[in-house]
Amino acid sequence: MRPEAAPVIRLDDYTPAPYLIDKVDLNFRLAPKATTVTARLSVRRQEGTTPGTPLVLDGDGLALAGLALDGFPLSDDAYTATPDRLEIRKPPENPFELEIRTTIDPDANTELMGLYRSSGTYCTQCEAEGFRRITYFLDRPDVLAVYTTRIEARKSEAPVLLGNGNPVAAGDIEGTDRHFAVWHDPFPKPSYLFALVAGDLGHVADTFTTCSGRKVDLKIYVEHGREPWCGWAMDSLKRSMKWDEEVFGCEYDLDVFNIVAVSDFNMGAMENKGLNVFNDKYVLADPQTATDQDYANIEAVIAHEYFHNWTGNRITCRDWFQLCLKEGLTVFRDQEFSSDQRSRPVKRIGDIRLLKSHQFPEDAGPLAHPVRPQSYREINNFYTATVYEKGAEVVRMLKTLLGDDGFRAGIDLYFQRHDGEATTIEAFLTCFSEATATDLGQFARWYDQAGTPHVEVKSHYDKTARELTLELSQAIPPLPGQDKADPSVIPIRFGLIGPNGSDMPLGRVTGAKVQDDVLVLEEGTQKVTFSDVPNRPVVSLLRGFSAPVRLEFHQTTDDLLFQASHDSDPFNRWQAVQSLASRDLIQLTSDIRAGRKPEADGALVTAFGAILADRELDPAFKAQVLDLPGEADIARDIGRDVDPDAIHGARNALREAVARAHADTFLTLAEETEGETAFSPDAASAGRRALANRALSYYALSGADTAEALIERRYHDATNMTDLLAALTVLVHQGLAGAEEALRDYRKRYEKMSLAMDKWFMVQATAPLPDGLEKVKALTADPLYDISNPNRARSLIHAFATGNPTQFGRSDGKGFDFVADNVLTLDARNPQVASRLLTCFRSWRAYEPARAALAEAALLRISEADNLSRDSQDIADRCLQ
Ligand code: B3K
Ligand code: ZN
Repeated sequence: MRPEAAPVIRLDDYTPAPYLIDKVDLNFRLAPKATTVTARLSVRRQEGTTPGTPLVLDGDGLALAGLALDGFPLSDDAYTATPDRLEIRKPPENPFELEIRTTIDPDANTELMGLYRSSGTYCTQCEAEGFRRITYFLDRPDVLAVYTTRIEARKSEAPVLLGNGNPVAAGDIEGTDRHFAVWHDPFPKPSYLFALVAGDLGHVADTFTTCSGRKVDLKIYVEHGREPWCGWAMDSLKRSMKWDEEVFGCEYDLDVFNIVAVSDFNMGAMENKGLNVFNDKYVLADPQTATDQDYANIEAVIAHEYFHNWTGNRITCRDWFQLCLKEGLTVFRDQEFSSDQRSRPVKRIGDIRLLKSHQFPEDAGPLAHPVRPQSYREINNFYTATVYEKGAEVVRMLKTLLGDDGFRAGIDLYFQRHDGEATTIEAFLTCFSEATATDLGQFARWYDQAGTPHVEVKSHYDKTARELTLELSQAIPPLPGQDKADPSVIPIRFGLIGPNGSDMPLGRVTGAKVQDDVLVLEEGTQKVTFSDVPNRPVVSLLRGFSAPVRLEFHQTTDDLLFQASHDSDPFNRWQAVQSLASRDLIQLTSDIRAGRKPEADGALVTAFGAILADRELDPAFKAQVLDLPGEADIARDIGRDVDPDAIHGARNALREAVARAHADTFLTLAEETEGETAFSPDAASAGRRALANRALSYYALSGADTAEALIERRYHDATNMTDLLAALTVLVHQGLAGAEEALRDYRKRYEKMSLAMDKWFMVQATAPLPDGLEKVKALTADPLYDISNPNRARSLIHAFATGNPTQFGRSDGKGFDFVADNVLTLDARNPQVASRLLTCFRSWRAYEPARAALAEAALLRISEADNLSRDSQDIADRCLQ
């Protein structure tokens, strides 16, 4: 039976809560199948609420076991309780205390929201609306309360008992095998930041002394035996704490900071006050099991969750529409942290690759939504690349437009004015506007309009007049629910590169506001003139990717090649090569579709050689340049009538041409790290490995007789996971003879290490081989495959759906069917993981007609399934709209 469609929640309908809860005392008596939760709430009528207005609390699947008001049980006619709602008909005058008892079953919680168990450890996930699965509450972010949590459990089952805030008491319960701990969090917080962990865990400990001299105890809790893998996470935490004091003036505020790593988690991590809970993938690292990318991710996620302590926890969101207030800002902050710890340009390139591959397609299809959505049916579906990554880009633009000092003045005012509040994007922008006396009215459109602006630029140089003219226009193509959009404020960082390769000094500029090297586009169309330009420059636009737009600037191949070797902005050097490559890849794709032999552009192939030969360049940067646009990027650039096989063929043709032309250089580069045994995760060492491994994958395509043997040797000689996985990937993805043996060897080495086994599944799931789907299907029967573990399900099914475009998009439709079957299976257990997987269909309309029809049929099958969750129904319906 199809349930009624979930109601639409709208930003415009926001009203403050009729009641407030100032204080929450929680008592948990933990037991795997029947945990009793007693919540004592100090409730107060909000000003403006009519006396006697019913108090309606949220619940989700709850069973009420007891209810008292100011110490007295309530009569049956004074309230109604259903699994998802508790209504007190006529609450007394202010303030009053409500005591609610519920019994919950952590073991039966397969959704991993609320209180559940992961490998025997009790843990919680409450954002966005999980607290209502623990007790009835005003489960909305603008209700801030001071929490005290008492946790009681059997000592043998849970020797470690953790809550939010500071520990205040602990002890044994005499005459029983049970013990307890009490935690108090003095900072008022919304219920989504509540957390509890109880289990038999080991830990590592360290301390951090804050800028005002307070000592903070830091602990990372993990399953026993995993303590040796926590060093990098702890180091990242301490660096984050220091950085936030130095760069944002944010000091930590509790006596303890605890992190717990669990193996069953719906997403990356969660910033609960003083008690961050993490997917263990973002904590555990060891050179034998974690790649350089894992190390970088751990550093970034540890920082991200820690930074939430101010941007999210001390200052939180008034309602879920304001999610980007904490997420966009915190992503911006973690990006800045990583840029300061590593190479800034390389970090920026990585971030923009992610933005373009995840956010741009989202923003161009049926799931497009503004950074601050105006309505939703299921809030969990809005933890998106748009809210996070585009949200961070919007904050970055603010900094670009206001300058470093203006930005700092604005953020300082924000911290000072809104500390302890649940607030909005308007309030955030007002701080910047007041601190810098800037009108941000038009800028605010970035929060309210969906879609990636297309910025088209035409340039003209007049030698006699010594004038350069740029004609710029901006527009957002129509989207479902958004026929037209108004012009945004677009900061375009730029430079004019002279014939000698250096930036020309700027003379007079008319037609646009120019602040230093930033041209501010504000109108739909603008004509900008640069005077006193002695020679025709090569125009470098959108340096550092200064705005999340799609730039359509029709540069000649020669200009792009010149930019690739001379631009003073490393990002645009990389971008120039990407633009050239993407032009060629589009051409090669259409050649293949027309039955012509794909011949790669010789000038581009030569350009790669020049970059490889440049000894000045950072190896990590070179590795990025050598990484061609991905198949999904090419599909996005083509935009319609997409044939994934042709795209794959085109990309291979270009890679092979580059590989053949520079085989000797690739061999030399690949050998550069050979024999290295010492491992350090720092950015420079990681960069050298990235280049060597990229070179190795090219060498494998070069046709050299020795290639296959070299790769097998690299696999067997590898002394760290980065090199091992790189060699394994080449063997498996290129279908080389040694692949099966290497896969067997890897499995034997790592079968007891789940994070390493996730990689084993992922390498196979993403292999672009003709029987890729059949192999993935067979892997679902592997004894180590477990659909109930989100990391494992993602490493096989999600990796297949998003990282294997030719097999997912098979012309027989079997890839779509396989993923649809898995969405349905997952949906019955864990709707959040299922609906996230389902988003892989979002670009289905861009396929050529036959594939599009097959994808649509798979989507329809999902959308019409019985008992589909609200999460998956929402995504399926929006994809089909
Ligand atoms: N705030 C959490 C995400 C919660 C997702 C809920 N579906 C992690 C983060 O962004 O830091
Ligand atoms: Zn976050």
